Amino acid sequence: MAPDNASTRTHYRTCPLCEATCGLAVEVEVERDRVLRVRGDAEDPFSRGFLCPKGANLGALHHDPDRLRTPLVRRDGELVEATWDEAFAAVAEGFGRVFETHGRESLGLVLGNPTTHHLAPAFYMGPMIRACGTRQIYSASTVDQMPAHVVSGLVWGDSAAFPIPDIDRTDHLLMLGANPMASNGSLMTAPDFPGRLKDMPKRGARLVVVDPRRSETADRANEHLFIRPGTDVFWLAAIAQTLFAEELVDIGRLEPFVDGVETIRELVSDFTPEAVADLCGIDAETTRRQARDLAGAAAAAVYGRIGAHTVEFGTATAWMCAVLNLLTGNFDRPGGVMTSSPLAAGIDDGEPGGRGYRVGRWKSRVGGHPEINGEFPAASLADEMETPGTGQIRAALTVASNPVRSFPNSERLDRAFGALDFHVAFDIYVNETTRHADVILPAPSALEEPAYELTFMTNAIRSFGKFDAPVFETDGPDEAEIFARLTLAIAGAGPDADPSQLHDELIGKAIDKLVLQHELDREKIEAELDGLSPLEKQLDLKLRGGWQGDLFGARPGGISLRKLAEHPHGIDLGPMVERFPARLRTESGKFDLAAPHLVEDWARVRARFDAGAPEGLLLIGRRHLRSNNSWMHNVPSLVAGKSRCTLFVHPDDADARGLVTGSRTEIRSRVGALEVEVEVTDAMMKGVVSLPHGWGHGTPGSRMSVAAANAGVPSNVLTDDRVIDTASGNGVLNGIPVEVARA
Ligand SMILES: Nc1nc2c(c(=O)[nH]1)N[C@H]1C(S)=C(S)[C@@H](COP(=O)(O)OP(=O)(O)OC[C@H]3O[C@@H](n4cnc5c(=O)[nH]c(N)nc54)[C@H](O)[C@@H]3O)O[C@H]1N2
Ligand SMILES: Nc1nc2c(c(=O)[nH]1)N[C@H]1C(S)=C(S)[C@@H](COP(=O)(O)OP(=O)(O)OC[C@H]3O[C@@H](n4cnc5c(=O)[nH]c(N)nc54)[C@H](O)[C@@H]3O)O[C@H]1N2
Ligand code: SF4
Ligand SMILES: [Mo]
Repeated sequence: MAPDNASTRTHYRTCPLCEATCGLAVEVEVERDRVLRVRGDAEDPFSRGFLCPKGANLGALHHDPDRLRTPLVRRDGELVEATWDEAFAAVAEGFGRVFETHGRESLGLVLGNPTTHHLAPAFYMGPMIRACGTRQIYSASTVDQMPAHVVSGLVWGDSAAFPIPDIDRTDHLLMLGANPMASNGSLMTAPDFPGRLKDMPKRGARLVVVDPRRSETADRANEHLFIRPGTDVFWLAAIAQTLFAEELVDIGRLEPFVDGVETIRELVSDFTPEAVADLCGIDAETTRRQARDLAGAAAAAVYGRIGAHTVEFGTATAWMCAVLNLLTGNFDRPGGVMTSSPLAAGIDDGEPGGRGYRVGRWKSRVGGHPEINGEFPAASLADEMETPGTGQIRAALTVASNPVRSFPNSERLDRAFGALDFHVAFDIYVNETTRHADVILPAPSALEEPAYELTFMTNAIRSFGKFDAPVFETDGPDEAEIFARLTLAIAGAGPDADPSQLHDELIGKAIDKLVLQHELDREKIEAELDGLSPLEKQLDLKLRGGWQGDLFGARPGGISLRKLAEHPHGIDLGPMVERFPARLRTESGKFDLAAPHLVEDWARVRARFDAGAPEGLLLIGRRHLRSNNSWMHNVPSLVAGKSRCTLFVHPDDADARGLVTGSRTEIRSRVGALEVEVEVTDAMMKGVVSLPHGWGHGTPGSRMSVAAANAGVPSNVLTDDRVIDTASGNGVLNGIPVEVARA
């Protein structure tokens, strides 16, 4: 915070809206507690002044009159304002009633994307999940990155250590199913992607984008290849086949630590560039050239995201990306893919090896889906809510999630949420999902909370840390207190249980750990933490115990909350560094390139390969810089102008159906149908149509006036909850068979 003049003050913050974590300068009018302006923080060494229109509208979001500030409790069928004490009493009573009759397994927990951008959930989510005592746990991860967790977990033993493309130093970036010009990057925290992209040609680096749409990123690439949705796995297998056939495999430094190369050679042996050409829509010569370019680059990275993960073979695709990075010696090499070293984590530089990673420790009740990371597939949530019997979901806790817009076959989920016995939502709006709730606990605005990007610094291309104090005070309890009270109420400790019970327990455990690990003095630690809030204490303990931490004086000059507070623009400790083989946590202490779970899953890939290309149109999604999943359509300046919720159609497909730009069409899938406006564009691959997700507002009972006036249609009415990537439980959101006809 810097004093500007008597009437305004500038706070330096990290934008909580996407994974890019841009530094913001938030100018506040002191007298009226209003945000005047949000700019990029030019002195932030990581984001270098970059921001996008969403970050610039953080003030509008904070001041949005529809954003909830008071708890709502359902009385006589109507959601009405209540005090916090009344709301927690309703929570304790409601859950108590359902647990008594149906047991704790009848509680479904649904965790949404914004939880990953907040500090409190990083500490309180675990205890809350344990208090729930249910295995019915669902999150946005199974409509997103679960395949990457499975591959990281099985191949190098750490499901949270993602391979991050080192875009500032790479010579060759092969990008599949990602559009960072709109999304600003995912599983790659690299603020100012446009600026970093601009720097690539200056050092002779090349970008190749593989995408069924010529996206905003493809537009700026050296080369763009159209690919049939859902077929990346075959194409990547053909690249691997070429590397083997042309003797281009060169694992390099990590060679002694890689098991399973021969199995991979056999698996891909008949996936030749010719054999996959029709299936993928990419000719054999192009594929061979791509394989040679990849192998020939001084340092290259293969990177796949949403379009590579939320498909039928999402895990196999993520696996093939890892295979190519390893086979070309680009795994854990500067300019290749590397793992991050977040300041708040301990780094074990000892011997490779560990406990490994397991999936399927238990199975879901209805579909028999294996748990993955302790979760069941989002696509199976409706099954578990609608299928009667012991363990049927009768109550739900949704935390920053809008499954009725974000999960596959959303119409079915809408009905299922409407039929629950009890539902508590922790959210900022009454929207398509929370309108069904019996209690809504309003989350404080992001500007009312302290911030440190614990989650996304684990995917960052640099080791960076920044702590922001709240800009505004909240009228109600802070987020840590809400989580603590909620946890205690669910645990059965009653609505009035003192939240400091839980705070003290968590802080005590964190201190115990530090004392034990580093032989530190407990009294000294407690004295130094004095005066901090419970949340700040837990963060400080994490930072000071991290690999760059000051260990409460034992490592002078190290990182602490106090030190971060002295650097309001953040502290940058450099790019990613080599961490393997020490970071290997498989039981063997090696890369298990042919992990059995992945090899077994190859049978599905094989079956589709043998069956050949299916006929008909396929639907994919689309992100826009001014949207954020399903919840940022209530900010007027972000939805101004012409509707973005249109169906992109290739000119030939449009002609064949008598469609022109502006005409309306009916689009139909196995599970649902929608009517939507058409935009004819040669940016689409022939045979592929694209509709953005997260729209479809104005549902009766929701209270988002701006969004209602810019409603759009909900694309997940069309996505099919019966088709999943079984190896990870991930939903399939791209490559949906559809029929399109003039409305
Ligand atoms: N068809 C299709 N579907 C998709 C995708 C796709 O590409 N295509 N993408 C998928 C992906 S990657 C994801 S991550 C999921 C996201 O799925 P979800 O996480 O379920 O949904 P979001 O749309 O992010 O909704 C976030 C919810 O949190 C609330 N919220 C916003 N800010 C806060 C806050 O500060 N605190 C609290 N407590 N609540 C808040 C919002 O009001 C909203 O209800 O959607 C998935 N769905
Ligand atoms: N502005 C904005 N930013 C966001 C979000 C947002 O909603 N809006 N959401 C945030 C979230 S939760 C996430 S997870 C990230 C996602 O970040 P990204 O992964 O970059 O997501 P998208 O922009 O959806 O890009 C996916 C691309 O995959 C392409 N695609 C679809 N199917 C296939 C396929 O089968 N193969 C290939 N090769 N490509 C395919 C699509 O055409 C699209 O261009 O973005 C985050 N940032
Ligand atoms: S790119 Fe935009 S939304 Fe993402 S962190 Fe930066 S300002 Fe926020
Ligand atoms: Mo996501």
